[in-house]
Order: sequence, then structure tokens, then C-alpha cells
Amino acid sequence: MILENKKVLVLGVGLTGISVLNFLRSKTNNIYVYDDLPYTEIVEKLDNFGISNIVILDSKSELIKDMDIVITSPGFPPYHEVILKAKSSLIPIISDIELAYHYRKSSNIYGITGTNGKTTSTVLLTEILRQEGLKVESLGNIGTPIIERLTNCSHDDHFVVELSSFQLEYTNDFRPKVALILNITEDHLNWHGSMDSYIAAKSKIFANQKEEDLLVLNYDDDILRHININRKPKLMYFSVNNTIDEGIFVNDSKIIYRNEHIEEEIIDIERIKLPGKHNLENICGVLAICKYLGISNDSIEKVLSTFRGVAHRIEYVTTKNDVEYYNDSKGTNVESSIKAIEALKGPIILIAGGYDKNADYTRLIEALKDKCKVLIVLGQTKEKIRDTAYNNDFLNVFIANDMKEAVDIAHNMSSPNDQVLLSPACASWDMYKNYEERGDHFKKIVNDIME
Ligand code: UMA
Repeated sequence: MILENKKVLVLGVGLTGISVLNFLRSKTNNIYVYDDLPYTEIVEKLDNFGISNIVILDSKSELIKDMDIVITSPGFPPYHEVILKAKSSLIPIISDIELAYHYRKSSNIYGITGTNGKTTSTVLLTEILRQEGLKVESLGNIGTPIIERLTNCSHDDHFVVELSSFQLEYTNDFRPKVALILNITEDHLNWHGSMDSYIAAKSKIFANQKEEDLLVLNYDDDILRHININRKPKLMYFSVNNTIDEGIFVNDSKIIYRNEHIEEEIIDIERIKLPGKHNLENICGVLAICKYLGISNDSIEKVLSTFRGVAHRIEYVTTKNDVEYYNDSKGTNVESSIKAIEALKGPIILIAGGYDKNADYTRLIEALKDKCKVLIVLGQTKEKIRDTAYNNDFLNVFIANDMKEAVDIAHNMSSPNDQVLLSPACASWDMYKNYEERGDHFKKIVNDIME
């Protein structure tokens, strides 16, 4: 990809945009930027990162149609005015993933996507590869933009890249050595427009793979078992529900790897610290990659017997008086909170509620009925969740005015073997800057009470 002297428009001045702008400065002098933010805030952001000599465009600018290429940030939906303008002028639009791929210094790229479990799987694979002695880093949707690292490394560095459908949508040539799709369920349909487009975006992770590459798919996921694969990368399935002829599967509480030559036990699931069936799926997907890369069972065992997960995702906090505390502040929608409830053995005291995204909480209440003994609600949605609980005959509901009160109630209501779970099923923006701040606050309050 030749960018020299090309007119490049970068959309967004968030994590992605800033990393792309930094990279482009050595490639061309014709850099333009667009962001919905007010002009002064864009200038301030660019100043903060020492980025100058950039032309800031507004969405009505006639210059947009003269661009040679647009590099978009993942948050820009396809119906954004500027994206539509670029499309109607037939200007190529790519993501930072595509750009970084063209300028990569290493091809050891292991891409992970899926509706749920991407981050945990990305961190887990990174930890196992590191345990094996490889120089490895997690990049992408997890929070470190890919371009900063992939273009500035040695050829034997390894990169586990978490990929969102937004990022994959704008790739053309991107070809990871290994691609893993964990699952596909309905999500981001407002962005993609339809389930078919969402699946098509996810499928781009393997679209350019060749025979020597590996594609790992979840055999238990109907969509993935029937997904259309045109080119033929080596295919490996994983399954937690079925015994399969080739791949990774769970049998008799053991994770097994089987191919035409061997069948071996990798680990007894009793040894695994990460809770939940959904995490077992993530683990099996990651182990398929490990087997392909020839990683030793010793490294796998060492990591799986200690790895407790990623911060804010069913994160174990502490145990006091035989009551366990879990922080799942990343549970920002009903589906992910249901996953958290399913993951714990119970009885659960659930703390939920937060920013109102107009969701329906009926499914949440149905999921918690059998496992939760108490529901504590807070935030903007507290009455709405409480009323849904009442309407579905779950009556043990308490309203808390803030997180401290919620934890106090949970603490007072708990008895040995209970599990207190913060999994709000809502975004955090009514009370906090982001879900991390909310989760950190929860953990601090829990630890203070314990002291
Ligand atoms: N902006 C607009 N108009 C829009 C959308 C965004 O002007 O319609 C501007 C915003 O004003 C802001 C900038 O674009 O200045 C932000 O860009 P962005 O929303 O693309 O976010 P980044 O900061 O670049 O972060 C992105 C990912 N964000 C999204 O996909 C929404 C981060 O994933 C990712 O960590 C980062 O790139 C590095 O790769 C976050 C995420 O929520 C964690 N991802 C979604 C998810 O996991 O569900 C997909």
C-alpha cells in the first residue's frame, strides 16, 4: 500500500485515530482528520499528542470527495454522513487493522473474534504463549491499537489480536496466520444492519487465509458449523458438548485433543480456575491454537491452573466468611449478565442496574430466578429492573442508592457459600465514567468492608 503523497482522511481522534495519525506522519504530508467532536476539542486532542500539520475537516467539506483513502475508527457506523460521502465518491475505506497489516514487520498474527469471550481468550492465549517463552503481546479491540506495535517490532514477535466486527468490516487483504471465531449471536445489529452483514464482517477474519493457515471454529455454534468458507485454510473445530473426530473437545471432565495420529488429554477441567461453561468454550478455542503452534501441555497447565480471568469480567475479588465476591462490571447488557449468572454455581446475591439503554430485563430475571436468592438494584434502571422482577414473581429485591449501600446490603444478606456478583446488565454512564471505574469502585468497597 503506497501512501506517499496520498491524501488520507482519518476518521476519529480516539485511540485508533491517534495511533493512525502518529503512524501516517512518516508516510505523507497530506493528512486530514474528521471527528464529530467540536473543533476546539479535536484541536486539543491533537495538541495533547503533539500532532500538528493536520487539516481538520467538517462533515460538509467538499474536500472529502478528493481524498485517496479513508482510514476509519471502529466506532463510525456505515451510515455515518462522512462514510456515506466517501462511499459515494468510491474512495476506499479501510480500518487500522488493514493498514497495519500492509506495514507489518511480523506475520505471527493470531486473530480472535466472536460475539462474546474475545478479550478473555485473547489474554489467555497471550499468557500461554508467554509461558512457553515467546515474545507476545495482546493488541486490537482489547485496547492497544495494532498499528503502534505491528509496524514496530521484530519478525519473530507474536501478536494475539482481538478483532471486533467493526474492525473486520473494513479489511480487504488482512490475513492472520490463525483465526479463531468463538461464537456468533445477535449483536451490533444497529451498526451492521442485519445478521447477514454481521456474519459477513466476522467472516472476513478468514477470507484471505491460505492452506498453511489455521481457522478454528466452535462446533457447538450452529452459525459457525455452517459458515461458508471459500478458500481452504486448515480447519480445526472445538466443542464442549460433542465428541469430535478431530480437534479439541471435552469428555469425562477432561479436555482432549484428537487428530488422525494421536488422542491426548490436555488437562482435567478440575484444575482450571476460570469459572463457567462459556469460559470452557474460550479455553477450548485457545487450546486449538496452542496445539497448532506446538505449545507444550506443561505451559498450558501452568497458566490454566492459575489464570482467573480478566479484570471486570466475572473477576474473582475475595472471599470472606465463606462468601465469594465477583466483579462483572463489564456485564453491560442483559446477555453478558446472564452469562455471568450461568457461570457461577450460586446461590448468588446479584447487584444490577445502571444507565438506561432501553433494554428489556425479563430474560435477566428469568435467568436469575433459580440461582439468585437476592437481587439488589441501583442506578437509573433500578425501578425498571425491580418492577420486571416483581412482574415475574421474583420478590426478594432491594433498592440501593449507591454502590456502597448495595455492597452493604449484599454483605448483610449473605451466608456461607453464597456468591455476591456485581453484573449490572447496564452501562455505567449514569454513575461512572466507564465500566472499569464502576468495577474498581465495587472492588474497593468490598475490600474496605473486609478489612
Ligand atoms: N466518533 C465520531 N463519530 C462516530 C463515532 C466515533 O466522531 O460516529 C469519534 C469520537 O468522537 C471519538 C472517536 O471517534 O473521538 C472514538 O473512536 P472509536 O469510537 O472508534 O473508539 P476508539 O477510541 O478508537 O477505540 C476503538 C474501539 N472502540 C469501538 O470499537 C467503539 C475500542 O474498543 C478499541 O479498544 C480501540 O479502538 C483499539 O483498537 C472498545 C469497544 O467498546 C473497547 N469495542 C466494542 C466491543 O468490545 O463491544 C466493539
